[in-house]
Amino acid sequence: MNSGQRAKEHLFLGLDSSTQSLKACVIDARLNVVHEAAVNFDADLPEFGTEGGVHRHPDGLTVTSPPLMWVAALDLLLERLRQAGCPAGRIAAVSGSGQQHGSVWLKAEARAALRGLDPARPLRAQLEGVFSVPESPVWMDSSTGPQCAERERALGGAQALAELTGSRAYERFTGNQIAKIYQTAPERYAATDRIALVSSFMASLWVGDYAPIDAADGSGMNLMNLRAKDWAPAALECTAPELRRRLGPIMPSHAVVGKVHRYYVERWGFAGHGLVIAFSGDNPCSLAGLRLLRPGETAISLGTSDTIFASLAEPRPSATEGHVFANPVDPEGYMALLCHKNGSLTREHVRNECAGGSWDTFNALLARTPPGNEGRIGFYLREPEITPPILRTGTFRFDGQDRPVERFPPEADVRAVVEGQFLSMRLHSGRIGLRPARILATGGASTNRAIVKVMADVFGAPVDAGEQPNSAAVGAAYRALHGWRCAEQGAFVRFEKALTAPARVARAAEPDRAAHWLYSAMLERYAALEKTVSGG
Ligand code: 5FX
Repeated sequence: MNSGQRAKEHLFLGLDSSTQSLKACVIDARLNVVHEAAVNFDADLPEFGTEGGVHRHPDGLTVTSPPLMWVAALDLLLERLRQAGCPAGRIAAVSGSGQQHGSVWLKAEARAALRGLDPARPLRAQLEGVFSVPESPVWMDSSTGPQCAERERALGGAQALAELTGSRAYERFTGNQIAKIYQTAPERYAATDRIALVSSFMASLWVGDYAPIDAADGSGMNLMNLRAKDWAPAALECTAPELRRRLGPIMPSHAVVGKVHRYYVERWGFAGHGLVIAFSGDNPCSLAGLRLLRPGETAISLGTSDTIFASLAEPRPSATEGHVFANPVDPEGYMALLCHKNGSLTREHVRNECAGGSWDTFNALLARTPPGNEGRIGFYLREPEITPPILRTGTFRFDGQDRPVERFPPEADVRAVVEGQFLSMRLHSGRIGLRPARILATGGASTNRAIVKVMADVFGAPVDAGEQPNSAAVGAAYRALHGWRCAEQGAFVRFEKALTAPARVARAAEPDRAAHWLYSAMLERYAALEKTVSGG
């Protein structure tokens, strides 16, 4: 058999350790998903007492998950994969995705326990005692306000920190979480030998040793120099002592971090030569899963909150909006991520108020009004917004002369909410350097053609739609294939060369030039009115 034929026999495993579940997606070399399995933390591991995979603490700010639950979930997942008939022996490489920002704190004993994993006993029994912090802070935690303020002060302010690390200080970002644990539980910090991210911890379970943090997930810590893709000494120093040693090295996301440990070979039937490719964050893995490869290729996910993310050539980190991360499939590239809190729930609220709860009526109303809404602009804030930060809630309407008005006709409200959301995305993503060249719409509202048409016109870019359920797990599997190809060639192979089968998406909307011109002209007014609304 030649190497091409052999490659056809190979399978690649992607894991997704998200907030609520651990999922597996196995693909073949033609990118077909051939096996899937999932473990739901609340339902399948009720003894950990999580709700939605987390523990919410009485202070209303602290949110954690027990890392031992993630360990227990891995054996259960592998059992389910076996039951699904997955031939583990054909898996040539494994990679993974982890919820970003969460940290796993390991005592010195952890390393020996990982190295010596015994195939005769479940992982959980062997790793029970290795955590110096038994509850891992996760991305939903917002308890580190004081540490964010301190670290930003120490590093020259929000813009300086954004320029250094890609983001201003965010409460969920790991550096601020580490500062909090060092300050409030110094004995736990002292007992810690390694601080891993959720992603690198899950990779550690596979290699049976500490696995490095990859550059893409490392960008979500407020600790890494975004351009050098190495720890930023000043950021380490103002966080906690001897932190570099505890964090270990940073590696490119396509790097081989080891071979599958014999635990998986003897207990689960994996091949001893199976490679483990660096695990990364869920948003970077989704970028890979959606195959947004060239700068400007953008995904807009219309979900509970609206998220926009894209590949980026020239990062322009900002103190007021969004994040810039290292790109998970291009060691020279970057990615941008922005999250808008007022997404589907806000659109649904306007649909309920103006269209009797019907999307058909909503779309008919949208069709009845011209692009640009005759100059009307509205801000619909059901929840405090994070991009840009606006604490007040309510509806704020302005006429074509920027005068506040009490009401719009229902059809104007419908158009104003949709246009306003996309104008906001365009304004704020533009400020961190994002210029969409092609958009992939995902999430619930992406099937709504009328909404997607406004998206195309506002951004002046064609919009494709195509559901990619589990894009993070699929992206992890693609990255396993990519890292394996790079290792096989002994040199970096471009991601698109490693992924030979075409992506399955369909064109949903083309931009209209005149409408786009109109929206471009509106953008300045929108920005000024947004300032008024935010009180800035
Ligand atoms: C990104 O910055 C986030 O905090 C979330 O999208 C988490 O990664 C969800 F897991």
